[in-house]
Amino acid sequence: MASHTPTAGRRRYEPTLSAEVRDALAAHRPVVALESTIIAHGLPRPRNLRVALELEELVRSAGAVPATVAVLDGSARVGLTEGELKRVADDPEIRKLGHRDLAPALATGASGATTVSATAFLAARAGLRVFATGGLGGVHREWTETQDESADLRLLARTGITVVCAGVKSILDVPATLQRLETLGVGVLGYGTTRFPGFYLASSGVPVDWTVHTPEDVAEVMRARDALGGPESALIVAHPVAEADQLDPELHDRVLAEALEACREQDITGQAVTPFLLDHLMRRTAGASLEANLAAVRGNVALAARIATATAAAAT
Ligand code: PSU
Ligand code: MN
Repeated sequence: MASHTPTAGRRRYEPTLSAEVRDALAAHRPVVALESTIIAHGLPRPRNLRVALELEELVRSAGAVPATVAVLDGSARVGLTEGELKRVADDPEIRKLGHRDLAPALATGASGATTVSATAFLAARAGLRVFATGGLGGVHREWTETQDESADLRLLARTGITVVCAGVKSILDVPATLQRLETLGVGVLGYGTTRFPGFYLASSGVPVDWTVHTPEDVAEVMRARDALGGPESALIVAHPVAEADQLDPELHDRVLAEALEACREQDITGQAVTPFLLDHLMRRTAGASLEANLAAVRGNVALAARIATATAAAAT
């Protein structure tokens, strides 16, 4: 580590773009960033790899280029090959990297899947404008005891990227999370809804201040933000899962209460909390929460591709 020759053996820490992503950006073609924590830590193996490939295919069939983000052997990557996606999906030891973990991961040559905070940061650095995920992290229900608030929120407060999501994970305190987003100055648009979505559920019941209806509406809000300038912050496009695909609300509430109790009893803390709760819900709903989660993610990825396309068209 302590070499005194200024450049010898220095590694490059800037994000490396895949050739496909680099070409698309240079030609102002639409690109959609995808995160990898949902693949490595949010979905069960081996289905996670099939989902990762399916999400990339959804972006392509909408005429955009997918850019899944991860860290491989100390290199921050924007755009993965199929073999690289497989590494992220298959490795049970792969780490979960938030934004603060990026520098130590790069400096030590580690590999890891990126959360919303790390993905949004790297994607924005690479010049991407649109990012799709399932549900954002946020303020946990036990906040007064644990002070657990996802690093996603603070990172989104200072990163200029549009994030399409099904709201925040319903394992969280949704009203408190929305309040934090307001305090932090993060924009929130309901897509075709006047209620903030509830991740597994179409609605969390909490109203949103602004509603848009088309990808072009979102592109226009992005254009207005660019024209206004000012501090960079994220724009959240809150896109609900279709009611037909949501988890039964009664089942959701019952199993979630159980999951939160199990988390307390087993003393799960830190980065492990979110994967533990998602896994608990999946097992106790016999996979129904997984199907709702996947339906939400698919919808978000397809919408993100349309928004990226509308944005690219508006820029030319
Ligand atoms: N959306 C999903 N499944 C997930 C996640 C999002 O449908 O697993 C991940 C995202 O990577 C998000 C992370 O950033 O969960 C939040 O983790 P934490 O609460 O530890 O910050
Ligand atoms: Mn946390």
